[in-house]
Amino acid sequence: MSEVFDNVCTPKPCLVGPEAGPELLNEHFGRRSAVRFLRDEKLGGMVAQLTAGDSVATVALRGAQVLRWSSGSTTDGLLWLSPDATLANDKPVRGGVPICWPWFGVHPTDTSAPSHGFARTASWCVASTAVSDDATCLSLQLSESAKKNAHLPDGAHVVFDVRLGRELKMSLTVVNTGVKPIHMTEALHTYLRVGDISTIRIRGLENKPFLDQLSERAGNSEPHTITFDGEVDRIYNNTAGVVNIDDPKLNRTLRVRKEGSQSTVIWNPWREKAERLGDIGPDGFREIVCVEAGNIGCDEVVVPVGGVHRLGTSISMHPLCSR
Ligand code: TA6
Repeated sequence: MSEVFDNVCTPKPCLVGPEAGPELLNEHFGRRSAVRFLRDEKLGGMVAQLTAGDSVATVALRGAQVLRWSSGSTTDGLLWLSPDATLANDKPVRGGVPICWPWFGVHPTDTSAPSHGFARTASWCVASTAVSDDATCLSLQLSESAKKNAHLPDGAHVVFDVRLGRELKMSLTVVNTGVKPIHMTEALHTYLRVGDISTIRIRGLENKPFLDQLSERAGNSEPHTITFDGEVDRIYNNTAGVVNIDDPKLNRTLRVRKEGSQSTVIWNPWREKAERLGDIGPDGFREIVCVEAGNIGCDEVVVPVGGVHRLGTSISMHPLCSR
């Protein structure tokens, strides 16, 4: 997944801090039209714009969050992003691919800690960029200031890689440079854009047991594809396989492959929760399905001293599979 990047096992301080402006970032890391850094006026913050062939992705430096991804003629893009998305405050941005780390959901002991960890609102800095014939790559690492967060596991060096090519590949790598094991849960909380949640089918999790977050009880595994007629919030443990999302309205199948991930989360808030959340827009819930690669609950990861763990997900678009 980081075949383009330097060896992340040798943590190095960032050349340029997270507060750098577009000029300095483009001087050090810009790559002609393939990688450009700019202040996104609509979002109110610094982003990297990656281009590879007919694909374009926007990555916010705050939170190392992929926010937009378009490919070919997909006018609406492949990721869903809140109409209220902004980088101009310290709140998590809903949409794109938020990084949930070093815990998923509520903190195991500290009720005052933010949901889904602190990485998605932390400052990240650019470690490297690279362009090859078939991909444009960006590597970010948690900034030195963010590492002062009280919840940072001792000795954790954290790198997030984005590789834009025919598919969108993302990976979160944690290197343990400390003196004790790092225990963590995590997810790449991907918000996929769909034509209509009530018409999609999700294949790949049939007959897999899951935790139903709505009832907090073990749900019965289902022999059939997942379809939606209300809020769905499921954690499938011990699932490392491919998940396909068939979308008849947009006439496409999105494929999610995972690396270093034993948990898969499927979520749609449906209307009532979307209204409570307040940043999904009128009927926005119809265009969202979250298919998240993670390691959650019993799939917790322990990174030994000197060890490395990589969580990866890659998303690709295909003609609709109508079987
Ligand atoms: O991944 C599903 C989930 O855990 C849901 O329970 C819901 O809370 C969602 O994440 C969004 O969480 P957020 O903290 O981003 O509002």
